[in-house]
Amino acid sequence: MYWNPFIEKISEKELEELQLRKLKQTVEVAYKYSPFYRELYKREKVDPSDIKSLEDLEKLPFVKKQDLRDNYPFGFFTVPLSQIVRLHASSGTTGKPTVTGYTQADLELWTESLARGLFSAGVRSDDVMQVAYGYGLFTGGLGFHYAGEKIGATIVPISSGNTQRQLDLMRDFGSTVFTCTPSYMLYITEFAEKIGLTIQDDTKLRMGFFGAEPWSEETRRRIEDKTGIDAINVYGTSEIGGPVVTECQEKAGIHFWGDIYIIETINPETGERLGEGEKGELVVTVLGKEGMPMIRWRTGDITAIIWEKCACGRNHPRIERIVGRSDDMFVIRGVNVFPSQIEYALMLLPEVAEHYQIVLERDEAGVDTMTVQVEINPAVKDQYFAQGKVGELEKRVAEHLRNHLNVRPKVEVLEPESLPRFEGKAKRVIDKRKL
Ligand code: DLL
Repeated sequence: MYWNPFIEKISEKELEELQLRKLKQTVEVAYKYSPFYRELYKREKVDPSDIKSLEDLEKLPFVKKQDLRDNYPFGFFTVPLSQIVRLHASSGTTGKPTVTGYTQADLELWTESLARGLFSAGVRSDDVMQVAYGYGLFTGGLGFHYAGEKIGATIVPISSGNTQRQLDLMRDFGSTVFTCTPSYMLYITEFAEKIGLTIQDDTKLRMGFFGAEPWSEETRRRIEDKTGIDAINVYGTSEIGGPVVTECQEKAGIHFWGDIYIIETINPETGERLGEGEKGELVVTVLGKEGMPMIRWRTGDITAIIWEKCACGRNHPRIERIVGRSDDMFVIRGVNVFPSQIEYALMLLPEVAEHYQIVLERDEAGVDTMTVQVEINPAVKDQYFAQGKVGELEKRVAEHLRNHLNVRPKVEVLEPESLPRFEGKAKRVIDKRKL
């Protein structure tokens, strides 16, 4: 079943023709109405008339987070404020927030994109969708709200937090679809167990859309095992609209609708374009975005593109699960490590729970050290803590991580509930080197 059969089943050739037409238009409009793009293209000596084929996209320069910051708050908009109907902002960790402005048509484009994704994963009008992403300047809450409504699902706009109430309403309203960050889902599941509920037996939940932060395949498996629901990956960034793309029922990569987005991956250091299956930084061009054109936007996220047709029959490119942001990667004793690799390796061990934290420090000699703190699985707590065998387990976890990462971290296995829990995006890395 397709939400928009004509577009979702479009042939590769027709899709390319459509992309080229929309790309030309997008670049022309940006050049005409945006002082930022006009100056950038003049400086780089490129002109909208240079775009004659899809390959010519490569001639255009990238747009980066700093460009948005330099134009804070509204310098990036190409329409007068009277045509902007919504603002969102992404807080980020450093510097000013990045602001995004939407025209009515931009909101419709965003909603169409996510509605297609939700439908492809199985959301229908008889679903009750509890939206536990934050509502507000963050795009998560309102993005799911309108996309779910468009499908005709019954929306429960609860926002994030108040976990007891989340569970009460999940039961009372018979919610079938849940949306929040994967770390919040883990917390909700833990909370439910503590008050004697299980999501599988005591609720009607059958599916969840988890994203806004990196999470691993092993965490998906744990969420699915503990709750009995289908855990679907959803991706997006505020600059390209918000949560915009998801996996379909196959759970084999995130579909990027080709009539709305052109995606590329590049080597983050050289900017060189990469081929299919090669991991690099995702670059997104949004076709027909009015309020704030995004042409060759460097997302900072590391993934690979899959061009092969999906088993679901849709002819649009997919991306693999995001490994992390290039700026989240750290180097320990010469080895590159993404937090998500640590998460993946930890989740393979049944003795540890899903709650972990990575502490980076620099010792007096200037050498960086990494400590992985992880909670013990409550089911085996006594076996290790009561019998003084935690040290043994820590050694085993450290050795296991060394096998996966090629570098041996220090490991601390902690009592249950000793690490922070999160209602939104988790903060897993404590970098004391930057304090
Ligand atoms: O997080 C939009 C969103 C909301 C996506 C709800 C999914 C669900 P920002 O706050 O601008 O927007 O943060 C965007 O979050 O560049 C990635 O680094 C990260 N991210 C988002 N989805 C995923 C995912 C929203 N599925 C930044 N896997 C992005 C890994 C993700 N990282």
